[in-house]
Amino acid sequence: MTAAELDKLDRFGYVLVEDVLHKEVLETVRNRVEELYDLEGENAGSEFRKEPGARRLANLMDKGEIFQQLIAMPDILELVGHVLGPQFKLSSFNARSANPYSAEAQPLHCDAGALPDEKGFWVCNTIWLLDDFTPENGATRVIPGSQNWRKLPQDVLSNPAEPHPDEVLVLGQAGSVVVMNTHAWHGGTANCTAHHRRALHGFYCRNDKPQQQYQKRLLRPETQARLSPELRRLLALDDPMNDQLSSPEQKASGFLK
Ligand SMILES: O=C(O)CCC(=O)C(=O)O
Repeated sequence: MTAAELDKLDRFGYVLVEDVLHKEVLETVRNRVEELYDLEGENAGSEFRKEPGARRLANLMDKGEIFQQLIAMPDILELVGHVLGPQFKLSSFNARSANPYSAEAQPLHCDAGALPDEKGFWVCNTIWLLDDFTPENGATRVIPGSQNWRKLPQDVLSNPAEPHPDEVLVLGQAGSVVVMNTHAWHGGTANCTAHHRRALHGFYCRNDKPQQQYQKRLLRPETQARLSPELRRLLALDDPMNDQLSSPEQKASGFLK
C-alpha cells in the first residue's frame, strides 16, 4: 500500500485500488455470480436480506473457492488493517447488483449502524467492482470525511435517501476494489442504465464485535474442513469469543440495523 492510498483512506474514508482483478479472474467471478443468481432464483440473498431494486447474494464464502481467494488478498487486507488495526475478521461476504433502470437508491447509512467506539473504528467494507461504476449506473455515493463525525445519518438528516450536498460518487473500472471505512456515510445510487451494476462486498469488523453473518453457522462443514489456517483465522472459526459475540441470538445486522 502506498502513502497516497493511506492518506486517501484516512482523509476521505475510502480509496480505490485499481486492477486488482485481472481479466480472466474478473470473468470467472462474474460467471460464478450469475450462475448463483440463476441457481438461487427467488431465494438469492435470503441468508441476509433482500432489497428492492437490487439482486443480492449472501454467504459467498460457502459458494466458491474463487471468493475464498479474494477475501484473503494481502494488499486489500493491509488496507483493511489500516482502518481496523491488526485484530479483525470477516463479518460477511455478499454480492449486490443494482437492477437496470432501478430508481431505488439506498439511504445514506453506516454499515451495521456502527459508530466508532472508545477504541476507534470497527467496520470496514471492500467493494469489488464487477462492472465499471459510472455516474449513471448506480455507483456508490459517499460523504468524504464523515467517518469522523460520530453521527448516524438517520439521526441527523430529515431524509437520508435524498442527495447530500457533500456527496461524491465513487467511480472506477471493473476489477478495482474500493476499501471503505464504512463509518463514513454511504449508499448505492439509482441505476439509470439498461445493465446491471454488479459488485461484491467483503465486509470486515474488529475482532471484539459480532460478525454480521456468523460464518461458523453459515458455512457447510465440508467447506470449513477445506479452509486454510489463514482463512479459518480470518473467519474466526476457532475463536470462542466470536462464538459468543456472533451467535444468532446476539447479532445486530442490516444496513440500518
Ligand atoms: O453496492 C453499493 O453501491 C453499496 C451498497 C451498500 O452500501 C450496502 O448494501 O450496505
